[in-house]
Amino acid sequence: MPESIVTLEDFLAVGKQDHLKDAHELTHVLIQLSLAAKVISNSVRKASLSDILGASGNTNVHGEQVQKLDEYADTVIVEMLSKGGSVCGIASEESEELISIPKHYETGPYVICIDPLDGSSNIDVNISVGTIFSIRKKRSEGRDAQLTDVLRPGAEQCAAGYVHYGPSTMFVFTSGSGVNGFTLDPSIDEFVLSHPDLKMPSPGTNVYSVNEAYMRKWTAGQQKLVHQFHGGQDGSDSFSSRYVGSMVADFHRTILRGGIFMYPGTRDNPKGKLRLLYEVAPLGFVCEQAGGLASDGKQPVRNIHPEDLHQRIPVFLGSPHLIKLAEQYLARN
Ligand code: AHM
Ligand code: MG
Repeated sequence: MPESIVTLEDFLAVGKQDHLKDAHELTHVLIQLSLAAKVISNSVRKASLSDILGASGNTNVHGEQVQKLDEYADTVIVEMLSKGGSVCGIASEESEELISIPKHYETGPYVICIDPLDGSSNIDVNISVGTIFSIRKKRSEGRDAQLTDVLRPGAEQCAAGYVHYGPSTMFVFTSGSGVNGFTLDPSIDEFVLSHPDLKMPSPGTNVYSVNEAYMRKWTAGQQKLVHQFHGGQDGSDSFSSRYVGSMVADFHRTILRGGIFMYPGTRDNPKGKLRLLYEVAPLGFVCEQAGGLASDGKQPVRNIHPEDLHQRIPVFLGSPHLIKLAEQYLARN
């Protein structure tokens, strides 16, 4: 392999991130996640050719229809992490309770929160989907992770990231010292460093990303914020709008180009849709490490103390000046 190519395994082994040098088990978790990502990527790529598209017939803890690929991705990640020996518990969007590691496997110090296949309602129409992960260190005594190990603020994450199954598959993560992105090279089946030390451009593009169909249900502050993005009466400051409806894809564009991604609450449902532990906190960590801000509209999401595994929270991710603008509008109205 040419020397100029840096695979994810090289990157983690060489310990380019100093604080990871001694954290063998953390690097092991990241490798296990990247292996799971390759397996899921293969299935996503040929989904239309196999019998894996469509609903599984089950509903999840959120009352949402589960897609066959949701279940498959969940199984792949949970099995990969369970047998890896570095993990002591897993919280998944697909499981109501914290998942314990079977007794015949070793456990390790890390507890993982995952959204195995985010945006899966898009899969049948061949639109990008993603996997989101968040890694914390266990604080309790004993072999198995306890709920108290998971219900910790995002500020305590050791590492977090996502896999973007788009035109190419990317593995993007932070372990607290910047963000690095790796693109899956199908010819060698390796994630190769393609986006070293990824930083959100400043000021970045004027793009806002939100499901505007909910506008009539928003608070006045949220409505006025988006009116501001539509441009003043003289047409100044107008923005473009982009909304895939797959958070990983919308977020990936936001950290590469700048702009703002929002999933606000509504008057009837102030907490919105997205889940704190395995969607908002991890992408918030990545966002801040890339130079952006991550807010619930009032405060940084990293400071929020989760109360339950599947807690929802409004979210604003992106360029610092736009997140501050959103907070100002929401505070006034
Ligand atoms: P999911 O975890 O059930 O896939 O739901 C999360 C997805 C996000 O990817 C996306 O940002 C959001 O739901 C879109 O929701 P909506 O269709 O309400 O705009
Ligand atoms: Mg999701």
